[in-house]
Formats: sequence, C-alpha cells, structure tokens
Amino acid sequence: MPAADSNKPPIDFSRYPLDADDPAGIEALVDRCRADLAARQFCSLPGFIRADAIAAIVGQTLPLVARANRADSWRNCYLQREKDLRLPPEHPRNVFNHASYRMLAADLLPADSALKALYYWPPFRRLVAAIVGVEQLFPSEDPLQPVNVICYGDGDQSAWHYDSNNAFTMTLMLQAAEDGGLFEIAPDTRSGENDEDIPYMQAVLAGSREPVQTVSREPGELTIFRGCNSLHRVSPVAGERLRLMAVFVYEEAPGITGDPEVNLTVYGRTGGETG
Ligand SMILES: O=C(O)CCC(=O)C(=O)O
Ligand SMILES: [Fe+2]
Repeated sequence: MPAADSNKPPIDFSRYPLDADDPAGIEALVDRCRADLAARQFCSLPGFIRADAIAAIVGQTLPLVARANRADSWRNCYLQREKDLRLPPEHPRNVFNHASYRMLAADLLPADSALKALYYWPPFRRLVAAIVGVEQLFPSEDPLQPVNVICYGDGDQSAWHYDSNNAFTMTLMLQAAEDGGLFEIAPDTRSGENDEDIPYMQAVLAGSREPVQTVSREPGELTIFRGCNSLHRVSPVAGERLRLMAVFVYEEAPGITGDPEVNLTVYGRTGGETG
C-alpha cells in the first residue's frame, strides 16, 4: 500500500521492528520499558529515529524557530508565578526558578513533517500505550498541542516542575546543546497533588544531587517519563547550537482539545484564530 508506506515514520526499523507483522523483540522492549518506568519514572529508546531523518527534521525546524512563542518567567514547580506568603520561604510553593525557552506549536510544523508521521502512525501509538499501560491512546485534536518542538538557546533552561496534565510525557531529542541542556529528574517526589514529600522536594530545589538522575539524550532518542509526580528540569544551555526537543501529547479518549487559557500561556495564542 504505497499511500500508507509514504506515511511510515523514519523509525530505525532494524532496531525497533514495529512494521513487521509479528515484530520480534517488541515484547521484550515493552517489558524493559515498563520496568524502567516503574523503577525510575523514565524509560529511553535510544536511536529510535534514524539519524538522516533527525538531520532533516532539524533542517526543517530551524527556520521556524523565530515564530515560536517565547516563555521567560520566574515560577515555582507548580508553574505558578505568585508566592503564598502564609507559607515559609523555603516551602516549594515559594521557591522560584527561572524558565526561558521557545515553544513551536503543531500548526507551525509542516504537514509532511516526520514528527507528524510518527505521531499519527497507529503502531507507534500502540507501542506507547503498551509501555505506559493503557488500553488505547488517541491523537490530541487541539490545533496547537499534539506535536511541539521546545527550543532552548544560550542561557535558556526550564525550572524544576511537575507536568500537571498528563500521566506521562514523551519527548524526542532532535539536537543537543553544545553544553548543558541536560534533562534531570528526581523520581517520585510526590505520589499525587495531595501527597507530596516536602523535605525531598526542598532538598532537590535547594540543589541536592543525590536523588537526581541525569537522562542521556542522544539525537533520535525517545524518552517517556512520568513528569506528573517527579520533579524534573532542563539545566541551563550554553553555546550557539539550539537544543531542540520534540514533545508529543496523546490523550486517553478521542476528540480532546486543550484548554484555550493554557494555550494562551504556552503558545501566546489560543489556536482558535488560525486558518
Ligand atoms: O525538554 C525536555 O527535555 C523536557 C521538557 C519537559 O519538561 C516537558 O516537556 O514536560
Ligand atoms: Fe515537564
């Protein structure tokens, strides 16, 4: 079927044979990823996308970066920008860090982008669902959210934070920074919004390295992590080369669009205005 083939994403099928009728080794891959996710809140699939395709995606993305929405703020790990003066200054609610980066929305990426081919390819969705342990995953129907590229330049970083909306977060490294730009995660700093390990969180926010894991991020490497209950951040980027990271958002039900207010904060627009 040529039409389907032309939409086949540039996965390294020699290593990850998702296109085979009975893909050998996929069960072992899923088991390994599930065990890693349970034990340390992240799992990695190195070399998932072919190097030549990554280079092409980077080439397509760089001219678009100027159109990405710039975030630049001081925020706490709940992404809030106001302190709560009833709480002590060392409470995580009152510990602020600098976050600055640019966010390229899905509608700015070309329709024939390999990132979109990957996102919409059903066998990929099935693999991710098996790894994160849900029955089925669906593409987001938001105009801006499904596939994004986060761009970090010299001096940019993200603040320690939780991802509040999703049970898991999935990223694909496109281009690493010359220096810094490491993805760091402190596993299980809380089990839910009402069950936080405040001393552990305070230690991480104060710079304690002991529980923090640095995740290796080679271009082409796919990472799935549970960012909702594990503090994580991207350390400051240094050098001229941009750190480019693709982010994919799946939903557990069909037909889901994002909150326009959230879109306004993240992308500087709601998405309803584009044609
Ligand atoms: O850029 C990264 O490696 C991680 C970004 C992140 O924290 C997220 O997408 O939630
Ligand atoms: Fe995050």
